[in-house]
Amino acid sequence: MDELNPPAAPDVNPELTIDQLDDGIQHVNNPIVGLTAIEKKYLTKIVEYSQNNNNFYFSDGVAKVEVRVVSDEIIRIRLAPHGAFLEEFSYAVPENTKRVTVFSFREDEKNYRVSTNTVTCIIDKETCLISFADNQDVIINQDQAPMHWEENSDFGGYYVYATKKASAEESFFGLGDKTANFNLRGKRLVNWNSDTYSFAKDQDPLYRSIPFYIGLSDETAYGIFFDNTFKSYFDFAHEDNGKTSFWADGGELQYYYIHGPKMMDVVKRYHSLTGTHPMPPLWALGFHQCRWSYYPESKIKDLARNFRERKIPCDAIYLDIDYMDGYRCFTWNKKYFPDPKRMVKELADDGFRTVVIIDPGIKVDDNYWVFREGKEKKYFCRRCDDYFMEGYVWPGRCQFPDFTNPEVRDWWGTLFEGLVDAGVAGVWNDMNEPAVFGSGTFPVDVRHNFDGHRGSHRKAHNVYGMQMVRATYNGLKKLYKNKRPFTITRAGYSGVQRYSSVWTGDNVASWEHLKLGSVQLQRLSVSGISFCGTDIGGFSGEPDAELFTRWIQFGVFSPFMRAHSAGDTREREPWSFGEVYEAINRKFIELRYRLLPYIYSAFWEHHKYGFPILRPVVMLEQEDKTNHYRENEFTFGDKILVAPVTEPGIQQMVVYLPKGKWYDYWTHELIEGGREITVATPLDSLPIFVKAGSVIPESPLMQYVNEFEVDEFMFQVYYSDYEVRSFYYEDHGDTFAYEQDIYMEKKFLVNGDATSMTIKQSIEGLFTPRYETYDLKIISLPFTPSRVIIDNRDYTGSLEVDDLHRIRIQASKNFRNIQILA
Ligand code: MIG
Repeated sequence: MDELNPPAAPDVNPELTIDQLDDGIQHVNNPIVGLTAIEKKYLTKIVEYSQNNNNFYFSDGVAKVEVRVVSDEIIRIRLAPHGAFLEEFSYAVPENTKRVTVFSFREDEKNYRVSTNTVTCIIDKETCLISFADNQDVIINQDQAPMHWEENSDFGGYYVYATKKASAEESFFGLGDKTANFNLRGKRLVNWNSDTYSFAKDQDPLYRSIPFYIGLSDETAYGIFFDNTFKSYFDFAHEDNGKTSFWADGGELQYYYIHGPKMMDVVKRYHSLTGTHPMPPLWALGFHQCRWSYYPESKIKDLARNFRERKIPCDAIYLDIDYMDGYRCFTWNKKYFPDPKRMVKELADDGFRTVVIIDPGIKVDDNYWVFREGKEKKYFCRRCDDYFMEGYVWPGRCQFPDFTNPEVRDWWGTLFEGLVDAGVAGVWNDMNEPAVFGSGTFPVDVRHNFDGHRGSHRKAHNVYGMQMVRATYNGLKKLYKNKRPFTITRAGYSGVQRYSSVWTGDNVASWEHLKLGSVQLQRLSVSGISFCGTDIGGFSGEPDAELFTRWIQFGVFSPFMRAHSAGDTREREPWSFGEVYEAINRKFIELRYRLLPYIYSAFWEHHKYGFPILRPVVMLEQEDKTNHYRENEFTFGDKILVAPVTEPGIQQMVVYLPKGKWYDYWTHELIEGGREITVATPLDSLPIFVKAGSVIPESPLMQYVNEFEVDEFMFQVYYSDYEVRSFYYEDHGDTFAYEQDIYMEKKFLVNGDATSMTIKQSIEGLFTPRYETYDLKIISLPFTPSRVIIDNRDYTGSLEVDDLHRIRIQASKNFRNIQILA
């Protein structure tokens, strides 16, 4: 080891040398002699290499680099400072997603080259600098310095570092829910899950750790996923305009290079590594009403009655911490809720699902069965010297299950039996950063099982919340038999999307936070977490009527739509601000319900094909540099573009529409895209645009999901003079039958010219919906229709055009081809 072979240090005390010390042991009072300070070490010249299947190893004599071909477009790099790699294990990347492809190895004078059909990893023999090139040999990403490390004398292991070149034009995106501008260039950010009540713009770190980013320069995008659960850091040309680096306090320098060149491809491939959200129960996409806390039962009943009487659709009501007995998880406060099962049933009869909060802290109380069981089974976390990890949270003094132990996760899953028996439909996991009053979180010496790969809290901190909600999700899944669980979590790590939806935590009732929320959700969406939402209205503080309404409008286009507020604020429901606002809030919540089949289809495209649900404009047109800085407009799914209004009192705003033709959702006016337009923004409206040629499925208005059986299904069909594909998905809405292929995918193809329009449908799948016919609203034909032919037969219904430029056509749900002729 180099440390024992130091170069002569000039300031060494001449009277003492290392040889004069007993056995080379340094005593406390002795000056440090002849030992160089711990310093960063860099990979050097490669002296040997070897191959084992799809893994290639390069050694500089001491340190080793592993290059692994994961797929045609993904290559993983690992560094072992002392030549020994850690055991393969990742909470983010489940084993079964690893697949290998055709690859080759080549050596020339200067480099080693590991290539797939799409990407080449080039390792410079002399310097061990690593770069990635496409199959035209264009370098996409390259090391600025060789990978390096520094020994950690306090804890063992190494601080590990990678430094990449950042080109002058390069932009950076991703990293989860950071509150920085959407483009992260110029920022340095940290991942360490933190309870950050009333967080501010640019505050960092926040609740989640998603060490994945997308780089975009010269119109080419690539991704880097630094799969390391320790506290990690990313510097995007902040310290040095020409460098981007990432490092961590421990663990392996292990990262995946994910090839593009489209941002969309990078995100899809990131999903192929870390997974997507399972299909949620359809009701979970409806409107949710939450508050800290609604109690007692009579309050909940009032709330429910108000929704139904005022005809404001709602699917879920939440019980925050006060439903419990002294904040003991899995218990009920019987004074407030004397008969939970009856109450939950009555709510369900009225179309409301009940979601309850569950925190990780278990009250230290020998008369409390959960604590007793956890104690007996030794399931609670311990400090390094074997004392229990204790800290204060809502219930008082608590201990905390070690969710990184698979046995503890199984046990935790069974604890939900009573809640499931009471009819609870979803669980909300809070405080799982983990949060502890006073100290903030656990001390780093707490020990964790880490699925058999033991470690301290330094290693487990960022995955604690994810493993908690994993245990919750899997427990519920078992207990619900074939029904889909609904879960929501505050903390998370890459891959948490396989188990839960996410909300952005304790935001503030301010216009700035509404805007931040839009950026955060777009960012979560490109970082693997599509099922996300903000506390509508802002958690802390008081929104005025206008802010609340604008937030509801943004909420319609948040994949997860929930209003929530802190305990010290005024009660806040869609009707709290007077009739004028109530009417607008109703109109927009109704819009959410009309769009549910579209939203559900977008969810399927996420789940099955790895598309993000919210798509920032840069993802649609990455070649245009201006778009790298746009953060207001995004599409929800493939067809609908939205620009949330995030400023008070404005009468109009500028909205950018990507190239192509668009329709104003409200007026059906046809607009040429590829430019900015000015849109009027009265409070009862929101800039919403639909791509020309889209077929948008629409639900009849319901007060809750499946309120009644649909006997005719509606679609809005927008004329286009070029070919456009659309997609519609349906299934049972609440079972796992889709995993057995019981679902239906419908594909539409729309095209038109000056005198005709055609709509083609193809259907695949095993699910059969009950309705028989479609009600198609054809929007904005550029000609007066005189004849409609459906599957070779003349249509006999009326072809009258209404004041929104529409005609209506009734067709069989199995139609193949509709022609509309002038
Ligand atoms: O210490 O359960 O972010 O949504 O209402 C606060 C009470 C604990 C923080 C959550 C918030 C929730 C609140 N919780």
